[in-house]
Formats: sequence, structure tokens, C-alpha cells
Amino acid sequence: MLPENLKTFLSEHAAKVIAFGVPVDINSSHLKGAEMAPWEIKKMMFHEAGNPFSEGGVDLSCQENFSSAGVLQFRPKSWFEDIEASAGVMMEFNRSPIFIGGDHSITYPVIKGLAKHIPGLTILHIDAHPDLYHEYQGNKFSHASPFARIMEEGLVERLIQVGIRSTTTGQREQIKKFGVEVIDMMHWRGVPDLRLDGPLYMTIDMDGLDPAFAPGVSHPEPGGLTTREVLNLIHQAGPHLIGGDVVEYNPKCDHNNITALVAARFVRELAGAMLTNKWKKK
Ligand SMILES: [Mn+2]
Repeated sequence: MLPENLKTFLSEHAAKVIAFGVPVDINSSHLKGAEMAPWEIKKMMFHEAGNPFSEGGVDLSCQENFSSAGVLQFRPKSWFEDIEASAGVMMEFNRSPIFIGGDHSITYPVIKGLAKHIPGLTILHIDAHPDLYHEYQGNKFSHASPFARIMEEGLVERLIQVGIRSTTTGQREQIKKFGVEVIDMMHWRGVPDLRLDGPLYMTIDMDGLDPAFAPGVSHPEPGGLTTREVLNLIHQAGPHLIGGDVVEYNPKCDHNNITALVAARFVRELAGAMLTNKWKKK
């Protein structure tokens, strides 16, 4: 749906947490395929082999809790503005959004839309790559560049990157310039206390995981996080989460849907964490 239809959708769907497909891969640099990811991930979310509960015990089949019905549409020439506007509408309606990509370029318009409503955001970013290229292959909106744009514009207070293991010299300079907090895999000793505070957005690039756990990505890098470690990070982020995304799943590279199943679990745990915390207090 386009942003103007999103308002109607939200008035008809009471769910506090809403997961949207965002089928964008126009900014992928290597392989295409992430565009098909939302449907594959949604298929695995309520798979008949499992039940609809989060690890913390939230029933995600309850329509007041959670909906994964929507797909964000956008006009090709205004994909950025349409995603930004949709993120803003979610805040106006006081709902918690989860965006199912798509390539990682979607995180910049999403944050731009959210930051107008929520100052002082922290981003917890799970990824093998810092995605801080000033531009990549001549594209400033590349999926390798969203955090360069976000930091340049000062849209967030903190950017914490976890899982990093593929950083070029130029990106090391960007990390210093923008004061990015990087927890790289070379020094990984298990999930640390991230001393999180204030409103938090969590963005999960599926290649942050080791390819053994998530082979279905366009840019696999060995030596990554386990599924359990990312779940523990989601649970640590839980009390502060206002939104999140799961991006860069490429069904064309997957084996037996294993990566779709993991991505679906992350969407469910993000939703469960938000419902356990923010919404319980009200
Ligand atoms: Mn990546």
C-alpha cells in the first residue's frame, strides 16, 4: 500500500505491532533477489511446524497484538519519500513497525521518517558490514551506504554495530568520523552489555549471522554471529525498542528455506519484545 492507504489500513487493523514487507532491491550492488524476501519470510512466520508464540510467551496470532498483513508499495521514482512517509504514519498512529526487506537501503528512509517523531534515537545494527560507504558504484542510496547518510544528517544519537567483520580502510575513517560504536567479530567474546537507554531501533542484516546459520544472503562472510546470539541481542534491546527491520535475505541463495526460517524468528522475537515491554506498561 502507498502511504495514503496506510492510514486506512491502520484504522482497520488494531494490531500494536505491524510487520510490513518492503520489497526493494533497486539499491543492491551484487545480486538481486531481496525483493522477493518478504513473502518467503512471511510464509515461515506462522509455519504449521511451529506455534505462534514468542520465546517470552506473547501470542502473535492475537490480532490486537500483531499483524503481518501489509506490504508497502512505493512509486519507483519516489521510493524514498514513500517509505519515509509510511514510517512517519506509523508513529502518528502510535504503532510499532517492523520492516521486512528488501535490501538495506530501506533503513535510511525509515529512520528519516521515524526521527522526525522520535528524537535521540539509538540504532542497534547487526551486520557483517558497516554499510558506511560514502557512495557505492556511484549510488549514494546504495545498500552499502545507508548509515553514512543517517550519520551525516545527524538523525540518531548513537549507532552501535555488532557482527562487523568486513571493513575497508575508507569505512574505518567513516567509523571514526561519525563516532560509530563498533563491536567487531575479531574481538567477540559473547553478547556484551550494550548499556542501552532511550528509544531504540534495531536493524538486522541477515549476513550478520554466520553463513552456517543463514546461507541465504548476497554477501556471505564466514565468522559471524549465531542465531542464539542475535536472539539474545533482540531480548536485550527489547525494553527500548520502538521499531526494527530484517533485511538482505536473498531467497535465491537459500538452502531449504533455512534463512527464511531464521529471519521469520527474528521478526517474531522483535514483535514479542515490543509487546512485552512498551505496550505492557500502558
Ligand atoms: Mn551486510
